Amino acid sequence: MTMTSDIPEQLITALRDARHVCVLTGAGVSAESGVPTFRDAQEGLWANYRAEDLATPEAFMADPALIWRWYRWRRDLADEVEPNPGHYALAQLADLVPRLTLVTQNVDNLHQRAGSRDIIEFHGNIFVDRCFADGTEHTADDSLDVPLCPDCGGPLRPGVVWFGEAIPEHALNSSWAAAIDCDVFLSIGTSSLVYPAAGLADVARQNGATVAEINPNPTMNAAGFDFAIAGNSGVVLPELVESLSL
Ligand code: BV8
Repeated sequence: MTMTSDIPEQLITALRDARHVCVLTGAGVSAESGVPTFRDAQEGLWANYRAEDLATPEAFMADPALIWRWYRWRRDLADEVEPNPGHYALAQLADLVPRLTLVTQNVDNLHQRAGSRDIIEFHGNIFVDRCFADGTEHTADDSLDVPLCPDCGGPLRPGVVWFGEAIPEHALNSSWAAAIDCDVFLSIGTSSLVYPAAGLADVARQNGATVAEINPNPTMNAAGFDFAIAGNSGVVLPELVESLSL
């Protein structure tokens, strides 16, 4: 594994030669937009809670109003910020390689707003509501109290995947297939702690892909990767796209 803060020429060559590039993003890609990462200390009212303890069906059943307010806070924050140069660079990368599969663990809609297309939302989207009882999806409700499903009267919840919940089948299957098929896999802005998302890089590596991580804090998984670029995605990704465009 080559650890560097620059972009290795061999990685640029691998990207130039790639038929198919698969990218996995995590909360770190949104950090430079001002969205706290999932495991950063939470702010204000939420400073006393761990995100992992709130993002569960059990927490919602125990206190739907608390969980609903947490997601309203996160949704409003995501709505107020803008995509950063890292998001825009990934949208540009799609035009520089024959095929790009973007798998995001993020639920903040920032890749969509930056112009990326055909995004696989591995953990859902915070701007979609879903009925906790019958599973039907509904456009985001702005009320501060837990809204009720217009179909069955059950409580609405955010349309995200909580801990202990299965990844949507299409997202899981299409991400797995892309990890198997790709020639280069970029793991960007993720602590690689949450599975099955964190397993995608290993699948890519086991199927012969060149695997690189972009993260200011190299993760344990990076030891098995070809490259670990210790940098912020909002800086590294535009540089990578510029090098590829030369
Ligand atoms: C599943 C959506 C099985 C919600 C999230 C017990 C029971 C069941 C399952 C389990 C269990 N024990 C363990 C598991 C598996 C569990 C898991 O992996 N747990 C972990 C904690 C060990 N996984 C699950 O539960 C998954 N489901 O296994 O289902 C099943 C199968 C069939 C039927 C039923 C069940 C579902 C997991 C999904 C959880 N939902 N999010 C929401 O957002 O509220 S996960 C959450 O963590 C985040 O959303 C994110 O998606 C994910 C990973 O976090 P990161 O994105 O990596 O963010 P983090 O803060 O950790 O790191 C940020 C990184 O960025 C850092 O490394 C930092 O250095 C870097 N960074 C900072 N600045 C920058 C930067 N990088 C680049 N540039 C910068 N500027």
